[in-house]
Amino acid sequence: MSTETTVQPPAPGRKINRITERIIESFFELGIDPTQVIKLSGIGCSSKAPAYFLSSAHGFNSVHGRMPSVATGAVVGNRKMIAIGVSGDGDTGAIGIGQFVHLMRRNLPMIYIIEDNGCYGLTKGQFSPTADLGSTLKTGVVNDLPPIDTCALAIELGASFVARSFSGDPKQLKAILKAAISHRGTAMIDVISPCVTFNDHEGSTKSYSYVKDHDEPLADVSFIPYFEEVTVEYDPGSTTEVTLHTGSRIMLRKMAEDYQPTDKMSALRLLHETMTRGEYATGILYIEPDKQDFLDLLGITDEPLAALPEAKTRPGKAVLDEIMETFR
Ligand SMILES: Cc1ncc(C[n+]2csc(CCOP(=O)(O)OP(=O)(O)O)c2C)c(N)n1
Repeated sequence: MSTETTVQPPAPGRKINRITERIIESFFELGIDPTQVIKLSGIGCSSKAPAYFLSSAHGFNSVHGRMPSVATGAVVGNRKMIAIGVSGDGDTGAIGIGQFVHLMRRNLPMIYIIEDNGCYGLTKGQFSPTADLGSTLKTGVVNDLPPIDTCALAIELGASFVARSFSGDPKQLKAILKAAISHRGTAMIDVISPCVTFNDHEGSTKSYSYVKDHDEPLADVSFIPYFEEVTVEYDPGSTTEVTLHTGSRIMLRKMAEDYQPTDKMSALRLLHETMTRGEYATGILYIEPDKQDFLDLLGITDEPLAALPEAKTRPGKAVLDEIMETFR
């Protein structure tokens, strides 16, 4: 592998943004060739993020809220690629909500990150659909609509890996990202990432200080790649181990009682309870490692469709006649 196609670690001292830094570290530490990665986004400050990581990966900046359909086409066309999409809470929860729900119910293999700041940062900080009821804008305007919980929605709709994290918790975020990269299916990660310009004031429930004070980590998340032995000591009673499709493992050392990341109802109940208390449950909220993904459901060939010769993608007359016969 030449240096050009190897992920470069973040340059020391260079600050990009906390989520982007964790993405770069995760791909680098997993030794993934960036030319095998497709990075996608919609529109918003957040959606500019892919411009700052994995420069030799394939990239597509779609129109507002339409990234899921572009991702679907790209992944169906070449199933060997790893797709990572970065969206915003407005891009996902407002204009893009229709595309988001269908992406989640299809379980398309991709990592879908929401950089969730509770506002439309790029257009100067209006409330987005994830803004909490009663939270305020810098100007004092009060939000009188209830929020959409993108994690609860994703779990309900069928995403097979759903997590919430905080840009101020680099350790947890990196472990979740590595697990998401190793998962097969839709890995949806809502990362609360305060907008320092428009939504980091008193009265906001997406400010650094609010999230720090109301973060309820469910478990201490550790990711162990398939090629590494488990070296950490875990008390079996308090630890849940989940083996991913690739053979890598996630170790979750429990903090919250009654939390079972493979049980949909317990994840939904926990999200509902913590939201009612004005807290954020963070960590891997739900995981279903063996759920059939969209490509297998469609019966897509192992060989990428994009690499098949024309002779295989254009059925001849005999095949078409045979298909027509079945309609008679
Ligand atoms: C079709 C369309 N409608 C509206 C806009 C204006 N617009 C640009 S960004 C944006 C909101 C982005 O919010 P979010 O996804 O939360 O991203 P952030 O900027 O906060 O990171 C809007 C409404 C647009 N670019 N295109």
